[in-house]
Amino acid sequence: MNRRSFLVAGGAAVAGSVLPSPLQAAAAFPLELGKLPYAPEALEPYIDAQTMTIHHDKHHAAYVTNLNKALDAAKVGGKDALELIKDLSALPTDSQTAVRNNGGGHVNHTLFWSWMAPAGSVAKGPDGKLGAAIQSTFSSVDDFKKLFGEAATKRFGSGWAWLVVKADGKLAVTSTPNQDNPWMKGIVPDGDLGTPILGLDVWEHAYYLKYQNKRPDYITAWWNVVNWAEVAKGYAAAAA
Ligand code: MN3
Repeated sequence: MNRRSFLVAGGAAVAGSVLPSPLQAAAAFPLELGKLPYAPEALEPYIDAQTMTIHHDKHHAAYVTNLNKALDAAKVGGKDALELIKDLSALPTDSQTAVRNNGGGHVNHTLFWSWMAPAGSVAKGPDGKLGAAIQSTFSSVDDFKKLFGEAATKRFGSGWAWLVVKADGKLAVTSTPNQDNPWMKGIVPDGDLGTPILGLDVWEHAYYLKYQNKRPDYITAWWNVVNWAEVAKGYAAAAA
């Protein structure tokens, strides 16, 4: 089973999935909230247990609940949630906002949990083909982190910063508001479309208990728990 199937609201995962993942969850409609891939305290001291618990058990859970309601109302329960958010215009008009917000929320958080791991359990930085691509695109890993950190810091209000593989296979740093993501055609600018291989949640619910208004401190700390092995897997699949 791969991550794609985690996002499928019933039915079989689509062949040629670009999102391999260790995550497993029920694929049947209604969608279920998957478990965190580690204990809520596993990311301390960088991300605290209370934040992780509320973020997963309350916020992510709410996106799943509300996505199920929206898919049910739109009579598309059983279709691939990721495919639906890639083309929201195919949905009934009165369902688009709910699927955009809650489908985005579900997809984004499912990936976000997998993009983190306990500090020390994985490589400290990108290596192999991913490391080489980051260096050739951004000059250095530090320059990449600076650019990504700026995108995360400057995102006004709630949203995400992303490292994406664009259609031409090149890497880029982008940012979206709310629960939008780089898959959402017609929502994000065409030039920002791509496959996200790393994302950072900069909603206040992701950091406020520990970092209060100091979003840059949260961003700096977060690099300690980035799961580079998982990012490399996403890169290998998306750039293939
Ligand atoms: Mn969040």
